Amino acid sequence: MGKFLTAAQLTSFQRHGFLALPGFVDARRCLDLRDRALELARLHVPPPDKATIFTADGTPLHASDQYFLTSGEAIRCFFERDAFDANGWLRADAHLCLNKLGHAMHDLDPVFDSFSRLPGLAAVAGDIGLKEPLLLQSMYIFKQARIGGEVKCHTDHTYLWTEPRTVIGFWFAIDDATVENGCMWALPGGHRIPVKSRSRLNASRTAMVLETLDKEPYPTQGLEALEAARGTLILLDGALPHMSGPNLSDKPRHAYTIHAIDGSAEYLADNWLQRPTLPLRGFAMN
Ligand SMILES: O=C(O)CCC(=O)C(=O)O
Repeated sequence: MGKFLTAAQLTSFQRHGFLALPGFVDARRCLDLRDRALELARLHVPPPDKATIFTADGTPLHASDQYFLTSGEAIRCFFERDAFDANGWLRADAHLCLNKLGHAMHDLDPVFDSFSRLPGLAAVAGDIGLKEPLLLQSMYIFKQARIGGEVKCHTDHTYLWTEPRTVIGFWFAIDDATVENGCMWALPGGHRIPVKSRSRLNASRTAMVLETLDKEPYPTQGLEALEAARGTLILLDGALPHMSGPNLSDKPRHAYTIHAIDGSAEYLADNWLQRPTLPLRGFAMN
């Protein structure tokens, strides 16, 4: 039995590599975060000729994009590939064509800061073994109706590598997430499979390269749909293969996700996300 989680919940997390906590956040707070995300999108949206398009394999279309590579300590906007028509024009208002906001809203925006440090999160983090949790990355994923793209099967450790492995995903359903609007899918127990790739900066630190550690792809059978009502928190082990489908429905599927690491582990200097000027913080409100 932990400070927040029951013994059964802890066992389930350890066995499956994920755990859903329905009703962790009340709906009002989710809607406030949603409003703020749309406001930030309007404020920070870059002109279309500077747009960075995000691809399903977790990298910008141009992996050397400085706008992306320096976003670890900023609030930046990334577009959906299908946001543009054949002539390169946006199909709707720019802020409605975004794939996501990233990657430091949790430290730079007061509404995101307090949501990211809701009561209970520190206890949950401690229960699942983070001794010195540090909030490394935040993403607000819009998964917009009809144009929200898929996220290919990946593990978070691939991108946010520590020695030993410590990254945990804290994923919040801001809208109801269903199979129809592109909920996440995960491979139960897949966190016991050694991670198959590592993304890192090249020697000149100008682009991301994906190093293959095991050529065998993850099984495509046996994935479980993680349907989640608004306010659900889903915890994801850093080695858990997970993905989400495209949103072909007419309902958006907003989600907010934080990736936390343990400060006692080594965070590798050639991970893409670096915070040279903004120190990492834990779950305590300042
Ligand atoms: O929300 C999604 O569609 C994917 C989220 C994800 O991959 C993550 O939070 O690590």
